Amino acid sequence: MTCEDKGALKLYQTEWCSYCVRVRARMAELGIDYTAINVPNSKAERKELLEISGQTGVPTLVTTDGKIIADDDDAIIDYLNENFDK
Ligand SMILES: N[C@@H](CCC(=O)N[C@@H](CS)C(=O)NCC(=O)O)C(=O)O
Repeated sequence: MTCEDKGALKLYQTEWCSYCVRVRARMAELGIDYTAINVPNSKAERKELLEISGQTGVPTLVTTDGKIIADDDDAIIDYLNENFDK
């Protein structure tokens, strides 16, 4: 966890998705601890992601206060910068 523990972030992602790579790189730069959930390659099998966010795109972030930022690397990185870049 970071010095200011804001709780656990959850990132729904794949290892191969370049948008996810970008989000993970920013997480690493900021030293953020998070849980990565690797979704299935097949969109039809991304049931958990569909249930929590109503869509199947990655990267999707569940924030510390339960907000969902779905399928948008720029929006996720903006959130990280605003909340973790001290
Ligand atoms: N606009 C999205 C694009 C992300 C994207 O295209 N993700 C792909 C995997 S690389 C995906 O999950 N597409 C939707 C889907 O498979 O349902 C972003 O900015 O992050």
